[in-house]
Amino acid sequence: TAGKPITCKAAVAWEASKPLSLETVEVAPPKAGEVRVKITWTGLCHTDYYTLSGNDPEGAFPAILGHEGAGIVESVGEGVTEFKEGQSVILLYTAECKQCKFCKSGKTNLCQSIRAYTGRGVMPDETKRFTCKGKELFHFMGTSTFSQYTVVSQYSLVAVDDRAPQEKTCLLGCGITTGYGAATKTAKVEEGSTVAVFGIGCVGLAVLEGAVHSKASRIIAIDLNDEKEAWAKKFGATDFINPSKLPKDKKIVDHLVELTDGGLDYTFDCTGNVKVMRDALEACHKGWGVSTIIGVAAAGQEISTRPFQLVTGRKWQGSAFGGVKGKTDLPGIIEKYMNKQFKIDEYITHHVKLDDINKGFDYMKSGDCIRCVTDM
Ligand code: NAD
Ligand code: AHE
Ligand code: ZN
Repeated sequence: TAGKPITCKAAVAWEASKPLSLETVEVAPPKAGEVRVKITWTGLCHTDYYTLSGNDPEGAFPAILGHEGAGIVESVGEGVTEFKEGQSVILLYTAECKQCKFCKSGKTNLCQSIRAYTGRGVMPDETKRFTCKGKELFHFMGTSTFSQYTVVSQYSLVAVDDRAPQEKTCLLGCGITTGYGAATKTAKVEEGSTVAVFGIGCVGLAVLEGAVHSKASRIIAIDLNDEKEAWAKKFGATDFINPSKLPKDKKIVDHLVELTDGGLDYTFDCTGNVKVMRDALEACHKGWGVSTIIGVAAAGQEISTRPFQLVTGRKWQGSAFGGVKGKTDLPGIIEKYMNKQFKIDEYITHHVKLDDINKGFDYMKSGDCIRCVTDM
């Protein structure tokens, strides 16, 4: 098949806020510096739903969404030496080229070599590789994993141990890595510190896991859904609070500050709600508390707080893909998983076949789904 278009099945987002449509698509061969991948498994992340809902300023339609995928290299384009046919790979929505100013800075994982293109849903030569019913489809986050075959830049994937099960490791393409990295790499939670995590989905649970690995002494999980208490405790939270169950005159921030003798050392927003982001910042300890925003808020939403909160020593920061560099760091995380020192299986609550991918989004909204993995 190398060098020729491949015809396969994909879930196409024709327009915002409509269910995905199962279609036969044509996937062009990879051009120079590109790799064509047979996607075997993909997770569904809240961010796919967010873009599909039409709230993402970068959302371009029609498109093939999906960014939490694993697969096998089918063929490589001219000049690609890092990959060869048959390799097991994880796709990287946060690319790593190792050459750009950002990659070389040692200060960030936000490679910018192809970011402008992935944000516009095109390949680095400004063209697209997907066609359906005579129309070209946009790519998404440089990955487009909701297709049985996809084409990505060589910077947007990492080769991993082929003994690692792809139906599990696909989740390292986003949610788990993001939460774990936010705690361990972005915030660098220290032994003995106090942590609060707002929003106990896949990302929030992975923050809990990161806090446990960092030996935090108290880990408070916060969610509006009581069902998340058992999940949070299973992942190492010492406390669970449902803010809607507090007495009317008790605000979550005041409650947390009282519980922790002045506030938390580290807090994390994993909800995408800008009011929660404010609470997370204001629940930080005066003088040193650090709040990390992970959640993605819709276009037009803005965060606010009194500058005095920052003047008095609280810090506000954000984290994308947990500060993790895909090529450099993911093989090590897979090794930990293979050595049973890192959870992945525990996050998987649902499975669907590609044909039923819309059911996966229903599960996501149902409240009892942590991750739904799609068999491609
Ligand atoms: P999810 O929907 O599975 O989990 C969100 C959780 O937040 C749910 O349990 C929900 O009950 C809870 N919640 C909602 N509103 C709340 C509130 N007001 N107070 C307390 N809890 C509340 O989502 P997920 O897949 O875990 O993703 C979480 C967020 O992180 C999303 O916004 C997603 O887009 C974003 N995300 C960001 C990155 C990144 O790199 N920055 C990566 C992955 C996901
Ligand atoms: N297009 C969105 C961007 C939203 C966003 O912040 N995305 C996260 C990843 S979410 C994965 O589930 C991210 O990595 N951001 C850094 C980047 O370079 O996009 C919007 O709202 O504009
Ligand atoms: Zn995601």
